[in-house]
Amino acid sequence: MTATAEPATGSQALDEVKIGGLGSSRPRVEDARFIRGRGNYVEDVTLPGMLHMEILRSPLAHARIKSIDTSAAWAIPGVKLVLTGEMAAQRNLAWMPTLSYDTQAVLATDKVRFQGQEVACVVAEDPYIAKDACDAIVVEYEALPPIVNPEQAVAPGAPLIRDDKAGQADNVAYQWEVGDKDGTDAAFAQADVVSKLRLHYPRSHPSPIENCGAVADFNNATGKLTVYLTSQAPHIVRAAVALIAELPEHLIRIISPDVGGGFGNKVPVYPGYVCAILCSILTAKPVKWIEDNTGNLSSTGFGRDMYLDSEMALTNDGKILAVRYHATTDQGAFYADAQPTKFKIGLVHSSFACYDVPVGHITAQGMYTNKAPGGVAYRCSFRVTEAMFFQERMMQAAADDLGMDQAEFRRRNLVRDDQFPYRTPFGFLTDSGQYLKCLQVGLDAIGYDDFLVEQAEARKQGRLLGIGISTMTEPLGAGNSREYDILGIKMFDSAELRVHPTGKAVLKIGAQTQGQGHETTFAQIVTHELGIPATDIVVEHGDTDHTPFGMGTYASRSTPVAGAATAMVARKIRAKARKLAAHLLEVSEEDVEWELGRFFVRGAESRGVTIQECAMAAYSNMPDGMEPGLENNAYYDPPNLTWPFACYIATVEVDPETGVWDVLRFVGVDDCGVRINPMIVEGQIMGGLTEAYAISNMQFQTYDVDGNLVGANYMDYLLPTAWETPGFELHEVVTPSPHHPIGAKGVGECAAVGGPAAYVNAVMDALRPTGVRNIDMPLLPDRVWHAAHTGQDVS
Ligand code: MCN
Ligand code: CUM
Repeated sequence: MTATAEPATGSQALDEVKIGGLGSSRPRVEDARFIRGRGNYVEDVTLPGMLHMEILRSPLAHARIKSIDTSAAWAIPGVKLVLTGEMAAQRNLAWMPTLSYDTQAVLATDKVRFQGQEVACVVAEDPYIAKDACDAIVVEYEALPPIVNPEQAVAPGAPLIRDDKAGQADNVAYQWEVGDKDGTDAAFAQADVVSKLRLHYPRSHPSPIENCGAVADFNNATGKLTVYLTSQAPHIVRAAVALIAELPEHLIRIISPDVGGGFGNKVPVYPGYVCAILCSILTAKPVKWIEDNTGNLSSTGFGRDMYLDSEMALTNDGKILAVRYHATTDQGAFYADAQPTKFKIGLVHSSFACYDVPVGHITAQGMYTNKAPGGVAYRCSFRVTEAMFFQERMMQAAADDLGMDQAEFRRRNLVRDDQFPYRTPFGFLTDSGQYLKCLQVGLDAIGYDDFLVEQAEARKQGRLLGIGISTMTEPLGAGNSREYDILGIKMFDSAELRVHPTGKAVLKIGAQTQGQGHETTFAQIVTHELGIPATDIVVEHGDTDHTPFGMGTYASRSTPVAGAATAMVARKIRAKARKLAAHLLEVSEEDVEWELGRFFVRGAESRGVTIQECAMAAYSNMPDGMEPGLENNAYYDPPNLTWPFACYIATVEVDPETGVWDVLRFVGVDDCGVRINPMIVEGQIMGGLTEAYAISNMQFQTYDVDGNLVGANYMDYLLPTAWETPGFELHEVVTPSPHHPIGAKGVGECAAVGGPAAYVNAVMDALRPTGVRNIDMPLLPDRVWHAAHTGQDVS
């Protein structure tokens, strides 16, 4: 099967955009139910006899549990079950495996290891009784010294956090390295200039509107477990539940109904899910658990929390000779990143993929601390977010150290169009892009040269104007199964397509939408391949009993992988329809030509049959020997990741009196290959740029010296509103992916990945006259003010 789309050839071909194919900004079909309040979220699921679960969380960051007294909770009328770690342990469920081959406590038995950790849970007739009963549980703790950052974790005499793990003698969760150390050292020895930078990418939280939740329904008559779950990857959860709970897979059904935002938060398997399942098994009743905001902010998968020590070797004329860096991650109490097994720090080594860097070396170390686990979330592309932020901050620092214009420095180092396929310093193979063009579109749009003049004038008047550039290519769409797996399951994806007799169709996919609009865009792929109007196609997902096995939606992999599977299954359908067309037209298959929506006889264009007529024939008039029906499936294992590119440019003005900075303009140029739905793509980009703005400007999730989470509510952890969010001017460049069936590349995370560096670089550029090299995010007014007034970096 070829990987390129067949162009429409005949003169009666349908207008693809009009029928909702590629390039159509058709309105999102899911919005009809969301806007009318007809969505169906886990919270909306109500089953007969359903009970409610609440979780008791630890108030302390690090403490030994001396005793738990649940008697007062049991005594409250309406309480059906009080579950402790000890009881879970009797069923071998006090601990569970994480997606990074560590273990995580479901309910604490020995110690609590972060504030907010799950200690016990109560099941009651209503959620208020359950909550009151949680308060009635008496836990006696013996406080232990908390560790709240990686430095403390390695300090001599640091308490051992994971004393539960045999052979674990320190607080190191993992160590990893990649690249060529000797070659890199040799390149540094040749350098004219060595540029250095130390940075922290703070802990950030995905903050979906809907928190996590589950309705677990174990039917003790049939033995079937049905779980309604806020999950981005229901099939992985089914596999995990089968392994953790030792239940047979065909008796597990995971349903992710409408999911109110994921942003990576809903990839892991959380203790609350496991508790709800166990409680349903123990009570033989459906059990609902809906997490509250504080529970979500304090315990579920965070993003980032990574430190970087970097060096770049340069020639005087601005050529990068080598990069090396050490990354330290703060993993929290359990190493629970959801990421490909082989890569201990995700795809951090995709940094510098867009630059022609001959050699590099990365070392990484993850540390256990008394903080919540997580590590991979919030539009992170498996930690590509940190990689690109560090890369682009280093690029700006290096340009400054060289006294070279930032745009020119990038131009001298960006991979040129004739260098593809290009092997990056850390082993990835990038396959396509027009990086220089993309940068130029951005510079022209913002009026780069004019801004530099304006900036120089403003400086004379004591005004601080700055311009920040961020250019990056990122790997989206894990995986290819040679290199990417989660818990050993290879990262492919799937689609099933059934065309009904009248030519209407249902597409079932293993991916799971959380707001990205798959029900809209995946139909468009089928429309492109078959000419069936998008309004005649329904897309189903999120129910493991009724969709083919897929690895779920994260790392912007849906379009690259499940989208490719969708194109491929549609092509299988078209191949069968062609046979049906030949039969109907009474010619041999070789004489049948395709144009969008219709087959016709070569040389006699007016003699043709529509795809709908072929569909009817599949059920009513098939040739002798042909199996009836028009349906098929496809499993797609991509040959490579897709490599979108972006150039983001921000201009800002910093108020030296207050440290407040305003975004003057923001230009985004994205190349995500062929755009299926331009409106949805722009929505994804604007969402990502908004998140990037929030991270760089206002979001702060940190811990005090005792390990108390500062920012466990939405008064402290700020979500940007339309009021403070800057306007975005978006542009595009289109370099189709050479291997994706429709030439599309992922885009869901690009702007959140590449955006932060544009804002921070702009503020740092504004402060350049003061000599400040770095302020760690978020660039809160007090930090900026302090830097501007002292000329010193703020970390
Ligand atoms: N698309 C397109 N043309 C392209 C590429 C994508 O029309 N060339 C469309 C897709 O068909 C899809 C959307 O854009 O409707 C995003 O596609 P893709 O880049 O494949 O990313 P995923 O669908 O796999 O979404 C995952 C990505 C991730 S990892 C996070 S985190 C994130 C993000 O999407 N979470 C989101 N965007 C989000 N948007 C919303 N509203 N809610 C979330 O939770
Ligand atoms: Cu890392 S956040 Mo998204 O990949 O679900």
